[in-house]
Amino acid sequence: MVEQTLVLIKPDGLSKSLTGNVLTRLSETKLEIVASRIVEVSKELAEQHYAMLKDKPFFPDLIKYLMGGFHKKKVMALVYYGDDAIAKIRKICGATNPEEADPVSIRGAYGRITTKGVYENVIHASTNPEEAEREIKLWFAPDEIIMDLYPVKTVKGTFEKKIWV
Ligand code: IDP
Ligand code: MG
Repeated sequence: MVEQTLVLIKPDGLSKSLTGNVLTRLSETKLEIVASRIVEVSKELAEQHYAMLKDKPFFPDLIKYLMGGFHKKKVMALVYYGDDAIAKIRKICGATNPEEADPVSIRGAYGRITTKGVYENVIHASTNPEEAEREIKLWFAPDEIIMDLYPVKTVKGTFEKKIWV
């Protein structure tokens, strides 16, 4: 089935200059990148992204981690598109716990658990189509993706936005 999935290279991945390595690993899937951006993650975005984990004891540190509080304040967000995109990407990412992840997976090769117990696992990838839709819509506006992955509408109005001078 043709699917789309959200990938985030988390702040530890960017701080450790792993972007190229991670993208190379993901290119093994032969999926297509249809959107990408570098994002400075606000508290609101981090909390919305991980909303389903808000009752977990590790939630505050997880939010700090995604916002770059332990590293550089940036995340690379991408949308991958193609056959079985969700499962293919998840497989290369490896298990959530980097110490348990297959050593040749991205998380197994590059992740760690800090002495404080934070899982620095380098990458996020959506787990199912519903999660992918919610997450892609959270991280990308329709104009930032080269195809309309979900229904869109055009709104007219005066919006404030930055332009080059
Ligand atoms: P996933 O990233 O493999 O989908 P989720 O269960 O959705 O795993 O958890 C989201 C993120 O929360 C993980 O990638 C990891 O950064 C963090 N996390 C999950 N479980 C733990 C834990 O037990 N301790 C610390 N951090 C965790
Ligand atoms: Mg998850």
